[in-house]
Amino acid sequence: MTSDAAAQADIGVIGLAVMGENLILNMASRGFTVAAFNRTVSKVTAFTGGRAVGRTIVGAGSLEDLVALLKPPRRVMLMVKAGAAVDEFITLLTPLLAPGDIIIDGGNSHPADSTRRTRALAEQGLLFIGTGVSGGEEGALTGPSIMPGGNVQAWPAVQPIFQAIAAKVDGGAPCCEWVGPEGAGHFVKMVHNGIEYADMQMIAESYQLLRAAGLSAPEAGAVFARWNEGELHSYLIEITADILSKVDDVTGQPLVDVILDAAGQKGTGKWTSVAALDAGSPAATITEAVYARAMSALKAERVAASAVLSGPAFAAPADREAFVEQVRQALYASKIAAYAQGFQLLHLSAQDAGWTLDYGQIAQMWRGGCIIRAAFLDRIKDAYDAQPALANLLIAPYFRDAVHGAQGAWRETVAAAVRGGVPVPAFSSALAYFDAYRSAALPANLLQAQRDYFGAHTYERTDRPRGEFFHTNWTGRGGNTASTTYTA
Ligand code: 2AM
Repeated sequence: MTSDAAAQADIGVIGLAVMGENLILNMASRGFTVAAFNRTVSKVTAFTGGRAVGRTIVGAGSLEDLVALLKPPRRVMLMVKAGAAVDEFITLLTPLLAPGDIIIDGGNSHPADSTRRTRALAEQGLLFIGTGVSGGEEGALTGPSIMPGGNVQAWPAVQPIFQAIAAKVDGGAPCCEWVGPEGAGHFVKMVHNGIEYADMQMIAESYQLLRAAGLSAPEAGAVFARWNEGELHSYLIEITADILSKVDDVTGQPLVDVILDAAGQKGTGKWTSVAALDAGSPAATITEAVYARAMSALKAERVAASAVLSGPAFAAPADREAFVEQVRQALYASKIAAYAQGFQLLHLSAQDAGWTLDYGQIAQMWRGGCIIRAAFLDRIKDAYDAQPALANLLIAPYFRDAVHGAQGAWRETVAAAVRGGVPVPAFSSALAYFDAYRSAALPANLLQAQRDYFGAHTYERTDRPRGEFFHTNWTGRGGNTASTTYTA
């Protein structure tokens, strides 16, 4: 540790929790020299004297030391707890940096915070990047998916480092591209997590149906392993197969049967759902996945209610193999609808924010390194590459045909679940999304009539151009004045 060392480091990283350390080791393994700092400075010496030994990693004893170690333009990456810690470090760093220097936040920050930070730092001549980093501890070390957004002027100086450390797919394409301005990088990461919630819930519903049909945990695991060979091939299906074959050391039972059914959450699924509500984007399956975790967490209430409330028993299917195949197709079709919702949310929110996003590139960034990585994302990339202005994945020819092929099994699966009293909120909301999206006419005419009836909110007519609003005096008592209290 020295304060007068020549500026030699390519990048400084602040935050030596596991993600930060692993990212630094990844950078060093790609030939970069990394300066490391942490609020609790003892962690710096522990790191430089431990995992960092023999690598191009230099410890810094203070923020001043860290900045002095960096080649211009200085690149400082924060890998600290999202929220106040990021703002605190930005406040401490800005007086030490020069115009054109770059602050990168690689934590799980809310996109609105990244938008605010990009703007505030630009006013001081500093360039800010808010970047999603996905793949957990293992991904950070060996190749994460990296989703950077913010001040595009910073990108040329950061691109070589980020693309070198990112996961690679298809013979070398990095799972890292410039996403867009302001909070766009963290927004894309947030939606990734929302889709991850949906993916996991849909797998959990498949699992519950398989168990309801009489399969043991290892038998269900074998089914997932088989599914992983086909169009569902993905990290989450692969680990599900692994999980279901694991035996508990203590009881000798399948471990999954001993794990309490109360799910935790850190909030990024909720953020995605709130963003969807804000944008008027019908991401129902993602939101149902958040609710499913909330319902699961009410374990004691559910146990009590189970003694009070009854429902039908799930009837064992006559042909188990046929049922398993039906569930597979329901999972595949639901997955397509959930991804369609995620991309639709990106699209509508980008429109609101004035961002232009490349959806094919986003699919490629998610193709490797991250939790939702899946072969399927190649098809999404193909769909957007063929039609960059595609309104919805469901109408891309490949996915249209896939959903058409699977929808019979999808409906049978949801119907069997409803008849048998198995809750399938993700499957059924995905199917409702498909059925609503393919409907030229929905019963919102009645909603409009109701709104006009009780609140004079007015309605448009099918036989008149859009944008002309009408009010009816429904009862003869309400008068002919349209509401001015609310917008129609
Ligand atoms: P620490 O080791 O000093 O606790 C993950 O928690 C990382 O974020 C750690 O490097 C941790 O530093 C850092 N961190 C968490 N809260 C912080 C705060 N309020 N200020 C600075 N660093 C913080």
